[in-house]
Amino acid sequence: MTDTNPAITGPTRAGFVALIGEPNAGKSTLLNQMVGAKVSIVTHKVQTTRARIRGIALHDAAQIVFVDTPGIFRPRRRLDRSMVAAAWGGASDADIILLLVEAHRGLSDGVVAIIDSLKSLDSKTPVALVINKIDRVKAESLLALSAELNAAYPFVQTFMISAEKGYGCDQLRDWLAETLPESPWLYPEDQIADLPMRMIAAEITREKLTLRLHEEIPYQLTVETEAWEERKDGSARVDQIVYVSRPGHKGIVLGKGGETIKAVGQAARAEMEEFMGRRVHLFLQVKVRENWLDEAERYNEMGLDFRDGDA
Ligand SMILES: Nc1nc2c(ncn2[C@@H]2O[C@H](COP(=O)(O)OP(=O)(O)OP(=O)(O)O)[C@@H](O)[C@H]2O)c(=O)[nH]1
Ligand SMILES: [Mg+2]
Repeated sequence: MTDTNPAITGPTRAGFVALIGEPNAGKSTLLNQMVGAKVSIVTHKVQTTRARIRGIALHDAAQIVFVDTPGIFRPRRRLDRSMVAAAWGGASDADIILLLVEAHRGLSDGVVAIIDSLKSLDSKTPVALVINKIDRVKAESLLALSAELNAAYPFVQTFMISAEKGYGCDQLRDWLAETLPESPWLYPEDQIADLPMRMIAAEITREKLTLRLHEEIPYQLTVETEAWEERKDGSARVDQIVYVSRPGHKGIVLGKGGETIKAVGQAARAEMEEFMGRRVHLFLQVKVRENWLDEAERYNEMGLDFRDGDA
Protein backbone atom coordinates (compact mmCIF):
# COMPACT_ATOMS: atom_id res chain seq x y z
CA MET A 1 0.00 0.00 0.00
CA THR A 2 1.21 3.46 -0.72
CA ASP A 3 0.25 6.99 0.08
CA THR A 4 -1.86 8.40 -2.67
CA ASN A 5 -1.31 11.61 -4.57
CA PRO A 6 -2.21 14.60 -2.36
CA ALA A 7 -3.66 16.38 -5.41
CA ILE A 8 -6.53 13.89 -5.43
CA THR A 9 -9.50 14.79 -3.31
CA GLY A 10 -12.22 12.29 -2.59
CA PRO A 11 -11.89 8.52 -2.47
CA THR A 12 -9.29 6.70 -4.51
CA ARG A 13 -10.14 3.51 -6.33
CA ALA A 14 -8.00 0.55 -7.28
CA GLY A 15 -8.32 -3.03 -8.43
CA PHE A 16 -7.54 -5.73 -10.91
CA VAL A 17 -9.00 -5.92 -14.39
CA ALA A 18 -8.41 -9.26 -16.09
CA LEU A 19 -8.24 -9.37 -19.88
CA ILE A 20 -9.41 -12.73 -21.15
CA GLY A 21 -10.27 -14.06 -24.59
CA GLU A 22 -9.19 -16.33 -27.37
CA PRO A 23 -5.56 -16.32 -28.46
CA ASN A 24 -4.83 -13.30 -30.69
CA ALA A 25 -7.89 -11.31 -29.51
CA GLY A 26 -5.68 -8.31 -28.76
CA LYS A 27 -5.41 -8.60 -24.97
CA SER A 28 -1.75 -7.62 -24.80
CA THR A 29 -2.26 -4.80 -27.29
CA LEU A 30 -5.05 -3.43 -25.09
CA LEU A 31 -2.93 -3.66 -21.95
CA ASN A 32 -0.12 -1.74 -23.64
CA GLN A 33 -2.56 0.86 -24.97
CA MET A 34 -4.01 1.39 -21.50
CA VAL A 35 -0.65 1.57 -19.75
CA GLY A 36 0.87 3.74 -22.47
CA ALA A 37 3.99 1.60 -22.71
CA LYS A 38 4.86 -1.79 -24.13
CA VAL A 39 4.74 -4.01 -21.09
CA SER A 40 3.43 -7.19 -22.72
CA ILE A 41 4.70 -8.66 -25.96
CA VAL A 42 2.52 -8.73 -29.08
CA THR A 43 2.76 -10.76 -32.27
CA HIS A 44 0.38 -11.68 -35.07
CA LYS A 45 0.64 -15.31 -33.94
CA VAL A 46 -1.66 -17.08 -31.50
CA GLN A 47 -0.50 -18.04 -28.00
CA THR A 48 2.06 -15.28 -27.65
CA THR A 49 1.45 -14.50 -23.98
CA ARG A 50 2.32 -17.41 -21.71
CA ALA A 51 1.80 -16.12 -18.19
CA ARG A 52 -0.06 -13.40 -16.33
CA ILE A 53 1.40 -9.96 -16.79
CA ARG A 54 0.30 -6.95 -14.81
CA GLY A 55 0.39 -3.47 -16.28
CA ILE A 56 -0.67 -0.47 -14.20
CA ALA A 57 -2.52 2.64 -15.38
CA LEU A 58 -3.58 5.71 -13.43
CA HIS A 59 -6.76 7.45 -14.43
CA ASP A 60 -8.39 10.21 -12.38
CA ALA A 61 -8.36 8.91 -8.81
CA ALA A 62 -8.14 5.27 -9.89
CA GLN A 63 -5.24 2.92 -10.21
CA ILE A 64 -6.26 0.28 -12.72
CA VAL A 65 -4.16 -2.88 -12.64
CA PHE A 66 -4.64 -4.69 -15.94
CA VAL A 67 -3.90 -8.39 -15.87
CA ASP A 68 -2.97 -9.71 -19.28
CA THR A 69 -3.49 -13.46 -19.56
CA PRO A 70 -2.70 -16.18 -22.07
CA GLY A 71 -5.44 -16.90 -24.57
CA ILE A 72 -8.02 -19.51 -23.65
CA PHE A 73 -8.10 -22.45 -26.05
CA ARG A 74 -8.39 -26.21 -25.95
CA PRO A 75 -5.07 -27.27 -24.43
CA ARG A 76 -3.06 -30.18 -25.73
CA ARG A 77 0.35 -29.95 -24.14
CA ARG A 78 1.37 -29.52 -20.51
CA LEU A 79 2.45 -25.96 -21.29
CA ASP A 80 -0.96 -25.24 -22.84
CA ARG A 81 -2.71 -26.48 -19.73
CA SER A 82 -0.57 -24.26 -17.50
CA MET A 83 -1.27 -21.29 -19.76
CA VAL A 84 -5.02 -21.78 -19.76
CA ALA A 85 -4.96 -22.33 -15.99
CA ALA A 86 -3.06 -19.04 -15.62
CA ALA A 87 -5.70 -17.27 -17.70
CA TRP A 88 -8.56 -18.54 -15.52
CA GLY A 89 -6.52 -17.81 -12.40
CA GLY A 90 -6.23 -14.21 -13.55
CA ALA A 91 -9.97 -14.02 -14.07
CA SER A 92 -10.80 -15.50 -10.68
CA ASP A 93 -8.65 -12.94 -8.82
CA ALA A 94 -10.05 -9.92 -10.66
CA ASP A 95 -12.48 -7.18 -9.63
CA ILE A 96 -13.64 -6.83 -13.22
CA ILE A 97 -13.26 -9.22 -16.15
CA LEU A 98 -13.07 -7.95 -19.72
CA LEU A 99 -13.84 -10.57 -22.35
CA LEU A 100 -12.20 -9.54 -25.61
CA VAL A 101 -13.85 -10.75 -28.79
CA GLU A 102 -12.55 -10.05 -32.28
CA ALA A 103 -15.14 -8.12 -34.30
CA HIS A 104 -14.46 -10.03 -37.50
CA ARG A 105 -14.72 -13.44 -35.80
CA GLY A 106 -17.74 -12.75 -33.63
CA LEU A 107 -19.31 -15.54 -31.61
CA SER A 108 -16.76 -18.19 -32.62
CA ASP A 109 -16.68 -21.70 -31.14
CA GLY A 110 -13.80 -20.55 -28.93
CA VAL A 111 -15.81 -17.62 -27.58
CA VAL A 112 -18.81 -19.91 -26.97
CA ALA A 113 -16.54 -22.22 -24.96
CA ILE A 114 -15.23 -19.31 -22.87
CA ILE A 115 -18.77 -18.08 -22.21
CA ASP A 116 -19.78 -21.62 -21.12
CA SER A 117 -16.88 -21.68 -18.68
CA LEU A 118 -17.77 -18.22 -17.36
CA LYS A 119 -21.30 -19.45 -16.72
CA SER A 120 -20.13 -22.54 -14.90
CA LEU A 121 -17.80 -20.46 -12.75
CA ASP A 122 -20.91 -18.74 -11.42
CA SER A 123 -18.78 -15.99 -9.89
CA LYS A 124 -19.98 -12.58 -8.83
CA THR A 125 -17.26 -10.79 -10.75
CA PRO A 126 -18.78 -8.46 -13.35
CA VAL A 127 -17.84 -9.31 -16.91
CA ALA A 128 -17.83 -6.62 -19.59
CA LEU A 129 -17.72 -7.37 -23.30
CA VAL A 130 -15.02 -5.70 -25.34
CA ILE A 131 -15.46 -6.07 -29.08
CA ASN A 132 -11.96 -5.41 -30.42
CA LYS A 133 -10.52 -4.74 -33.87
CA ILE A 134 -13.53 -2.70 -34.97
CA ASP A 135 -11.22 -1.12 -37.54
CA ARG A 136 -11.48 -4.42 -39.43
CA VAL A 137 -15.25 -4.50 -39.92
CA LYS A 138 -18.04 -2.30 -41.23
CA ALA A 139 -19.63 -0.21 -38.48
CA GLU A 140 -23.11 -1.42 -39.52
CA SER A 141 -22.29 -4.98 -38.49
CA LEU A 142 -21.42 -4.08 -34.90
CA LEU A 143 -24.89 -3.65 -33.46
CA ALA A 144 -26.00 -7.11 -34.56
CA LEU A 145 -22.78 -8.62 -33.26
CA SER A 146 -23.21 -6.92 -29.90
CA ALA A 147 -26.81 -8.14 -29.65
CA GLU A 148 -25.77 -11.70 -30.48
CA LEU A 149 -23.03 -11.74 -27.87
CA ASN A 150 -25.21 -10.11 -25.23
CA ALA A 151 -27.86 -12.76 -25.83
CA ALA A 152 -25.24 -15.39 -24.99
CA TYR A 153 -24.12 -13.87 -21.67
CA PRO A 154 -25.34 -11.14 -19.30
CA PHE A 155 -22.45 -8.73 -19.82
CA VAL A 156 -22.61 -5.68 -17.53
CA GLN A 157 -21.40 -3.38 -20.32
CA THR A 158 -20.35 -3.54 -23.95
CA PHE A 159 -17.48 -1.58 -25.46
CA MET A 160 -16.44 -1.42 -29.09
CA ILE A 161 -12.79 -0.61 -29.50
CA SER A 162 -9.68 -0.83 -31.56
CA ALA A 163 -6.92 -1.59 -29.08
CA GLU A 164 -4.35 -0.92 -31.77
CA LYS A 165 -5.70 2.42 -32.94
CA GLY A 166 -7.07 3.48 -29.58
CA TYR A 167 -10.67 3.94 -30.73
CA GLY A 168 -13.15 3.60 -27.86
CA CYS A 169 -10.41 3.15 -25.29
CA ASP A 170 -11.20 6.40 -23.45
CA GLN A 171 -14.75 5.29 -22.68
CA LEU A 172 -13.49 1.93 -21.46
CA ARG A 173 -10.88 3.58 -19.25
CA ASP A 174 -13.44 6.01 -17.80
CA TRP A 175 -15.83 3.20 -16.98
CA LEU A 176 -13.14 1.09 -15.30
CA ALA A 177 -11.94 4.07 -13.25
CA GLU A 178 -15.40 4.72 -11.89
CA THR A 179 -16.38 1.07 -11.42
CA LEU A 180 -13.39 -0.28 -9.49
CA PRO A 181 -13.90 -0.46 -5.71
CA GLU A 182 -12.85 2.33 -3.38
CA SER A 183 -9.39 1.40 -2.18
CA PRO A 184 -5.97 2.85 -1.56
CA TRP A 185 -3.69 2.43 -4.54
CA LEU A 186 -1.95 -0.93 -4.68
CA TYR A 187 1.34 0.11 -6.28
CA PRO A 188 3.61 3.14 -6.14
CA GLU A 189 2.34 5.93 -8.36
CA ASP A 190 5.12 5.65 -10.95
CA GLN A 191 5.08 1.86 -11.35
CA ILE A 192 3.78 0.65 -14.73
CA ALA A 193 4.46 -3.08 -14.56
CA ASP A 194 4.59 -5.79 -11.96
CA LEU A 195 7.13 -8.08 -13.56
CA PRO A 196 10.85 -8.30 -12.82
CA MET A 197 13.05 -6.58 -15.38
CA ARG A 198 14.82 -9.83 -16.19
CA MET A 199 11.51 -11.37 -17.15
CA ILE A 200 10.51 -8.40 -19.29
CA ALA A 201 13.88 -8.70 -21.03
CA ALA A 202 13.31 -12.42 -21.68
CA GLU A 203 9.86 -11.68 -23.08
CA ILE A 204 11.28 -9.04 -25.43
CA THR A 205 13.72 -11.58 -26.85
CA ARG A 206 10.98 -14.21 -27.15
CA GLU A 207 8.86 -11.71 -29.10
CA LYS A 208 11.66 -11.08 -31.60
CA LEU A 209 12.22 -14.84 -31.99
CA THR A 210 8.51 -15.45 -32.49
CA LEU A 211 8.34 -12.77 -35.17
CA ARG A 212 11.25 -14.26 -37.11
CA LEU A 213 10.70 -18.01 -36.77
CA HIS A 214 8.02 -20.10 -38.35
CA GLU A 215 5.66 -22.98 -37.74
CA GLU A 216 6.10 -24.76 -34.44
CA ILE A 217 9.50 -23.37 -33.54
CA PRO A 218 8.27 -20.36 -31.48
CA TYR A 219 6.05 -22.74 -29.49
CA GLN A 220 8.95 -25.06 -28.71
CA LEU A 221 11.32 -22.50 -27.27
CA THR A 222 11.64 -20.47 -24.12
CA VAL A 223 13.96 -17.63 -23.13
CA GLU A 224 15.52 -17.13 -19.70
CA THR A 225 17.63 -14.29 -18.42
CA GLU A 226 20.51 -16.07 -16.80
CA ALA A 227 22.63 -13.18 -15.57
CA TRP A 228 22.22 -9.44 -15.18
CA GLU A 229 25.16 -7.26 -14.41
CA GLU A 230 24.99 -3.57 -13.62
CA ARG A 231 28.00 -1.81 -15.06
CA LYS A 232 29.74 1.23 -13.67
CA ASP A 233 29.00 3.27 -16.79
CA GLY A 234 25.26 2.86 -16.18
CA SER A 235 24.74 0.17 -18.80
CA ALA A 236 23.61 -3.38 -18.15
CA ARG A 237 25.02 -6.66 -19.37
CA VAL A 238 22.25 -9.16 -19.94
CA ASP A 239 22.93 -12.84 -20.62
CA GLN A 240 20.06 -14.93 -21.89
CA ILE A 241 19.59 -18.54 -22.90
CA VAL A 242 17.20 -19.64 -25.61
CA TYR A 243 16.16 -23.20 -24.88
CA VAL A 244 14.98 -25.20 -27.87
CA SER A 245 13.53 -28.69 -27.65
CA ARG A 246 15.10 -30.32 -30.72
CA PRO A 247 18.65 -30.38 -32.04
CA GLY A 248 17.34 -29.38 -35.48
CA HIS A 249 15.81 -26.21 -34.04
CA LYS A 250 19.13 -24.88 -32.83
CA GLY A 251 20.47 -24.40 -36.34
CA ILE A 252 17.25 -22.69 -37.41
CA VAL A 253 17.33 -20.30 -34.47
CA LEU A 254 20.97 -19.46 -35.18
CA GLY A 255 20.35 -19.10 -38.93
CA LYS A 256 22.89 -19.22 -41.72
CA GLY A 257 26.18 -17.94 -40.38
CA GLY A 258 24.35 -16.93 -37.17
CA GLU A 259 22.38 -14.25 -38.97
CA THR A 260 18.98 -15.01 -37.43
CA ILE A 261 20.13 -14.88 -33.83
CA LYS A 262 22.16 -11.78 -34.61
CA ALA A 263 19.13 -9.96 -36.01
CA VAL A 264 17.02 -11.13 -33.05
CA GLY A 265 19.67 -9.90 -30.63
CA GLN A 266 19.88 -6.49 -32.28
CA ALA A 267 16.11 -5.99 -32.29
CA ALA A 268 15.77 -7.20 -28.70
CA ARG A 269 18.63 -5.04 -27.45
CA ALA A 270 17.18 -1.93 -29.10
CA GLU A 271 13.83 -2.53 -27.43
CA MET A 272 15.38 -3.24 -24.02
CA GLU A 273 17.34 0.00 -24.29
CA GLU A 274 14.20 1.93 -25.12
CA PHE A 275 12.26 0.35 -22.26
CA MET A 276 14.97 0.90 -19.67
CA GLY A 277 16.31 4.16 -21.02
CA ARG A 278 19.92 3.01 -20.93
CA ARG A 279 22.49 1.03 -22.82
CA VAL A 280 22.29 -2.76 -22.84
CA HIS A 281 24.86 -5.35 -23.88
CA LEU A 282 22.90 -8.46 -24.74
CA PHE A 283 24.42 -11.93 -25.09
CA LEU A 284 22.26 -14.75 -26.39
CA GLN A 285 23.10 -18.42 -26.25
CA VAL A 286 21.01 -21.19 -27.80
CA LYS A 287 20.86 -24.52 -25.98
CA VAL A 288 19.10 -27.75 -26.80
CA ARG A 289 17.12 -29.04 -23.87
CA GLU A 290 14.82 -31.72 -25.16
CA ASN A 291 12.63 -31.93 -22.08
CA TRP A 292 12.29 -28.30 -21.14
CA LEU A 293 8.54 -28.48 -21.72
CA ASP A 294 8.35 -31.00 -18.87
CA GLU A 295 10.68 -29.26 -16.41
CA ALA A 296 9.16 -27.51 -13.41
CA GLU A 297 12.01 -25.00 -13.26
CA ARG A 298 11.26 -23.69 -16.75
CA TYR A 299 7.64 -23.07 -15.72
CA ASN A 300 8.72 -21.27 -12.54
CA GLU A 301 10.95 -19.03 -14.65
CA MET A 302 7.98 -18.16 -16.84
CA GLY A 303 5.76 -17.47 -13.85
CA LEU A 304 3.53 -20.47 -14.52
CA ASP A 305 2.39 -23.24 -12.22
CA PHE A 306 3.87 -26.59 -13.14
CA ARG A 307 1.05 -29.07 -13.18
CA ASP A 308 2.47 -32.22 -11.74
CA GLY A 309 1.64 -35.51 -13.33
CA ASP A 310 -0.21 -34.34 -16.42
CA ALA A 311 2.50 -34.34 -19.05
N1 LIG B 1 -6.53 -4.51 -36.91
C1 LIG B 1 -6.31 -4.62 -35.61
N2 LIG B 1 -5.40 -5.50 -35.15
C2 LIG B 1 -5.22 -5.59 -33.81
C3 LIG B 1 -5.98 -4.82 -32.88
N3 LIG B 1 -5.58 -5.17 -31.64
C4 LIG B 1 -4.63 -6.11 -31.78
N4 LIG B 1 -4.40 -6.36 -33.08
C5 LIG B 1 -3.42 -7.31 -33.65
O1 LIG B 1 -3.81 -8.62 -33.30
C6 LIG B 1 -2.64 -9.46 -33.14
C7 LIG B 1 -2.68 -10.13 -31.79
O2 LIG B 1 -2.54 -9.15 -30.78
P1 LIG B 1 -2.09 -9.52 -29.30
O3 LIG B 1 -2.25 -8.29 -28.48
O4 LIG B 1 -0.77 -10.22 -29.30
O5 LIG B 1 -3.24 -10.58 -28.93
P2 LIG B 1 -3.38 -11.45 -27.60
O6 LIG B 1 -4.83 -11.57 -27.32
O7 LIG B 1 -2.54 -10.89 -26.52
O8 LIG B 1 -2.81 -12.84 -28.10
P3 LIG B 1 -2.20 -14.09 -27.22
O9 LIG B 1 -1.18 -13.54 -26.29
O10 LIG B 1 -1.62 -14.96 -28.27
O11 LIG B 1 -3.36 -14.72 -26.53
C8 LIG B 1 -1.44 -8.53 -33.33
O12 LIG B 1 -0.99 -8.67 -34.65
C9 LIG B 1 -2.03 -7.16 -33.09
O13 LIG B 1 -1.32 -6.12 -33.76
C10 LIG B 1 -6.92 -3.89 -33.40
O14 LIG B 1 -7.60 -3.16 -32.69
N5 LIG B 1 -7.05 -3.85 -34.76
MG1 LIG C 1 -1.00 -11.71 -25.48
